[in-house]
Amino acid sequence: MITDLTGLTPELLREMYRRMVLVREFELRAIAERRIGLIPGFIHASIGQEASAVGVGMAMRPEDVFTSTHRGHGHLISKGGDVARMMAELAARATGYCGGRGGSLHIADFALGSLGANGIVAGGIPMAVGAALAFAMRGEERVAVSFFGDGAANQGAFHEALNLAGLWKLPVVFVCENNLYGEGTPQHKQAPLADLALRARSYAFPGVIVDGNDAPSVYRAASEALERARHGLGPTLLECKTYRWHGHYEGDPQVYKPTGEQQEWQARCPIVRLGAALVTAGVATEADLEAIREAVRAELDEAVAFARQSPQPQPDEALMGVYAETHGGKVF
Ligand SMILES: Cc1ncc(C[n+]2csc(CCOP(=O)(O)OP(=O)(O)O)c2C)c(N)n1
Ligand SMILES: [Mg+2]
Repeated sequence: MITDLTGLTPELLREMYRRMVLVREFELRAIAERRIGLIPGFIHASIGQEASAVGVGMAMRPEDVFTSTHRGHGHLISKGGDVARMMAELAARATGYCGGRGGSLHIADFALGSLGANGIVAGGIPMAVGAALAFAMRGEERVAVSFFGDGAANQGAFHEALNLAGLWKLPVVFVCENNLYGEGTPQHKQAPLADLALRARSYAFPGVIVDGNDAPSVYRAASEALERARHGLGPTLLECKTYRWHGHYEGDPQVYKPTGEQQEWQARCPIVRLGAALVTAGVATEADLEAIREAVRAELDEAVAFARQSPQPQPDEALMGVYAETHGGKVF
């Protein structure tokens, strides 16, 4: 498949490649560190889906915000997330993005516009619509992006959120990363249509299908959707067709994947594809790409060392950031 680089500068393309490698290597490293005990809890890897996260993340402006999912490392890295603070968060350390309280599924960074990963499938979609409503009411030229999966597109929250966003023409971009599975259920067994972008028609805004393994295509489609939203033309549903190479979670035996399917998608690796296109177009040499990969690995060595050296959160701070009232009436 030919990758069209039209409209993207050499600097942007090299940074796009670097961020995709950073997403892939961050997750591989987190998986390895979890096996040897640094990281507790689950990891949902997005390996194979890097182009959809990075294509959209790099098209956003710094002031734009996004909501993410349980498979959200790539979303945060794509908008400039600090991998040392991310690794520390996964390792439940006090220096992590959320003081070690959130972990992979609840990582957030308001400064970067990350309104949070979310353990509730489709939970981020209405939140992004709420943020977009705030931008519209304040007359701000900002856009809210919501990343979610094909499974989430069958939740009530998806339809309710898209309905209001369409009715009020809110500045929001819905990014459906259709990786063909919701846990172990193939997409064709959970929805009566293969192209989820068609659902946008019911809510009177455009639905766009893009090759989710081709970062420049995702970037161009996302840029167009973001500009429409920014200029008062309302939402877009962007469906990125992609595939996850790992299980739903690390340890998932993946018995539900038909023979050969994974190999077919791995042949369309988004990172290999972009790298080859950069070399063919003379935007980078093989040696440049290797230097990028080396620098990423060194950055991750530092991130892991930072997480290892960081302290655990203090037990007496366990209730910090918990907003609830006790029976005694004390508010934390
Ligand atoms: C409301 C809700 N229902 C069910 C779950 C359990 N669950 C976690 S991830 C997942 C599948 C989500 O599939 P999809 O939206 O396609 O995202 P993907 O995992 O493929 O990235 C399910 C059912 C949940 N976390 N929240
Ligand atoms: Mg899915």
